Amino acid sequence: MARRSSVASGALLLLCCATWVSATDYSVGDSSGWKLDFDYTAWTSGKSFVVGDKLVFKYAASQHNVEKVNAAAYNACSSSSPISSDNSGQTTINLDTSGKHYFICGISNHCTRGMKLEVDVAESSPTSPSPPSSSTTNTTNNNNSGAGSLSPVHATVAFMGLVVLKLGVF
Ligand code: CU1
Repeated sequence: MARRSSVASGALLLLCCATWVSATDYSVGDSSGWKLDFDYTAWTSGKSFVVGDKLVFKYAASQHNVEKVNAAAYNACSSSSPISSDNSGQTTINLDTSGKHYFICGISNHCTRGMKLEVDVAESSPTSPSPPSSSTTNTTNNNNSGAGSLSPVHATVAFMGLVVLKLGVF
């Protein structure tokens, strides 16, 4: 019984690790979530989003929503024709294309009160030591999907997973 659950948790750890390597899930606003009077521009500064990452908006479903909009609607805080909209209370956005992505809350005046988020998504490039430039780089290494580029943290988690698996076996 205990042995079986150890094996399961070890396998789970490994699975989690594999997911972390390929993409990052960003909880929008971190512990604050998606709410009024928060500076989401400040929240994005210092973060670099790449294709494959996810944004997770957490909010009170009765109070807010998440609308994906174009640049014009973002700038004008217009929710008249969003590209997509969700008010489930937890909205996960897959950043599956590069370029700018815009999100607002379409409720009342919430957008003008700070509930607007712009993220600039870069092409996925696992091992790029040079800082991103505004010009287009021609280092498209799509064949290299991150295999062999484990960060120390990921490697540690993978190792822990293996240890748990082993403990479960013996
Ligand atoms: Cu809102």
